Amino acid sequence: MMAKKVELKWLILGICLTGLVTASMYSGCAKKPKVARGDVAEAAIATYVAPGDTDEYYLFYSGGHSGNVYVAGVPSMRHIATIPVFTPYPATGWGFDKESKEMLGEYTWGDVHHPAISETNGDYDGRWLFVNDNANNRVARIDLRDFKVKQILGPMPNVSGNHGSTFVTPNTEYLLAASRFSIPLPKGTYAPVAQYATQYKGVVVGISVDAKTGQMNVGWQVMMPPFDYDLGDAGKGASNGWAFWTCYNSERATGKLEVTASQKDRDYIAAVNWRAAEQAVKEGKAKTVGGVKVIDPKDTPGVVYLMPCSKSPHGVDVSPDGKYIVGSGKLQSITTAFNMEKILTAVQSKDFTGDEDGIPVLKYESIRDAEVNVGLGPLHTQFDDQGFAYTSLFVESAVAKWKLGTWEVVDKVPVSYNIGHLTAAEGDTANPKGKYLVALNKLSHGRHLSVGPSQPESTQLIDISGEKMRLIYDAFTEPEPHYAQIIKSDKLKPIEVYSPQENKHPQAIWDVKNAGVQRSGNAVTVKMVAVRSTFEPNAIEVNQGDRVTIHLTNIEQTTDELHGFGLNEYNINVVVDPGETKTIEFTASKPGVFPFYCTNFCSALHQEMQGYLLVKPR
Ligand code: K7E
Ligand code: CUA
Repeated sequence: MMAKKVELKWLILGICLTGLVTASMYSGCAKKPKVARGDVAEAAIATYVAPGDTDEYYLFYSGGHSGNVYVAGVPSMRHIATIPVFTPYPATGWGFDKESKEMLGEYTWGDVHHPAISETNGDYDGRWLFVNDNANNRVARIDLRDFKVKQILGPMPNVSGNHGSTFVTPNTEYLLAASRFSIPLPKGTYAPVAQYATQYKGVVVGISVDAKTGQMNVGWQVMMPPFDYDLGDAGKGASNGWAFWTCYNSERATGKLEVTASQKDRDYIAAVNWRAAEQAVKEGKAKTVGGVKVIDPKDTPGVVYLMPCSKSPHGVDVSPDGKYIVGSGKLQSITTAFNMEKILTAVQSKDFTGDEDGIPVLKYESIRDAEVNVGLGPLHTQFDDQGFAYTSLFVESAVAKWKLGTWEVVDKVPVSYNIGHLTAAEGDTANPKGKYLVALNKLSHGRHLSVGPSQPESTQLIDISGEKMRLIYDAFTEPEPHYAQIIKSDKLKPIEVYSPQENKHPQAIWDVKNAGVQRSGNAVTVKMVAVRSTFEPNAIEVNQGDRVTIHLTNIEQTTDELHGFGLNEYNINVVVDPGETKTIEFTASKPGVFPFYCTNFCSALHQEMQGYLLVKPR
């Protein structure tokens, strides 16, 4: 009943107003989904992980503009870890040692939207987790053996607003990325906004990933018309070799986009044949722009096609078998399922209705299988192991469950409030697990104790094992959750300590006998050992103005025996895991005596783990 009312109201608004998405944030949702009293005990049992037990799945969710990635367990939804990525994080010393400082460069924040676990044959292999930075056009690789960032690539040339990222191809050949904001290219070029339609360009990118090391490099780019590229997904199975990105603003509008970019009834999904792109670069068909090989589709037919889709689309998701490409338009109440076979036939028979800057536009009616009436404000779709799809409905604050092939909507469950992404267990792989779905909501509207005006976002755990979806748990999340992925816990095999073989730091030492201070001119190098419950050396004498480098090794080989190194009034705090070495660099600019101490509790004599930096005045 309620759903009907809301639907009608929003349908009218959707037609009359263009500020719909913003408006919906502030009104409309009077329902407050609750677990029925009688079902509380059942829900509690379904989510309870007893003391000593661990969760069945890991949930990795993006922390948006916090620049972090957060890890929780499913079904308990307990927060397990914070992985700092683009933002310094003193709790783990991230951004304080030389190695991580170099990775962060000049930036102290990022905007993480889409985590992507590496894949082998279309399934999560648990090796790496990639994430994007929408703000500074970077991508990062987290090693899932130690949950630490090992590489930050970027800012990438020509990419402006790295939102449509990161999506991995089925064997992690590439990480896919796209520009959200078109600009004149290469970066540094000036053109007035009045020339947007012709002088501004977008790009889509294939970032190559080394199969052994995970090392990322910008592979190729494809120059695109000045639309705003939003979200993507890699093809698999029937669509392997292809990548898809939605784009809004096919109007090439500027100014007040909520009005100007909502004029046309349809926008596009760009279908990029990444194998053809790779081949074109090999054949020397790319030009170098901004130091990168860039393909212009107008000179290289067969690389990109445009698929018309519902107005102002957001998510595009490929079904587990790769047959269906599901695209949702935020301003319509339907989700379109495109058929890969039909797309390929249309490409072959040149079933085009026109072009955009030389890129053929496929005929909508020829390539779509169905328009599924999911509900209002459809954004993202996930899949289970029974042939069902789950679409998040932003405006309706609900999740719709529908059947691939019959296109029938079979269930709907309300969530609180304004759901963005949703994630099902391995729900974007070739073999989804079903069972659990997590709704990542944008607001929580009084579903927790108040902490003032800024209320945390909420995630909600939904049991999808039965015919009907069941809301079973409310959890709260750090801001700002976008996408997340859920992986079976036994696919990860994290290490417990860094063994001497594992520790590749060139200045690592394993014996206190090798610790000491060396001077060369005004450069002071310290090899320091941290071990329960002392630093060796524990007094370092330097002259004011000296450049000090400390290579700190924690020689413990016991799980969870971490040590920290906090230096008073020098803004330094580094944490070393068992067997880990980190380098600390600073100039001893302030004279006097400065205590340093262990910041990470390590033993009964943790408090005694301290020393002095003695800086002689000049
Ligand atoms: Cu929908 Cu950046 Cu994936 Cu947020 S995006 S919700
Ligand atoms: Cu070492 Cu506390």
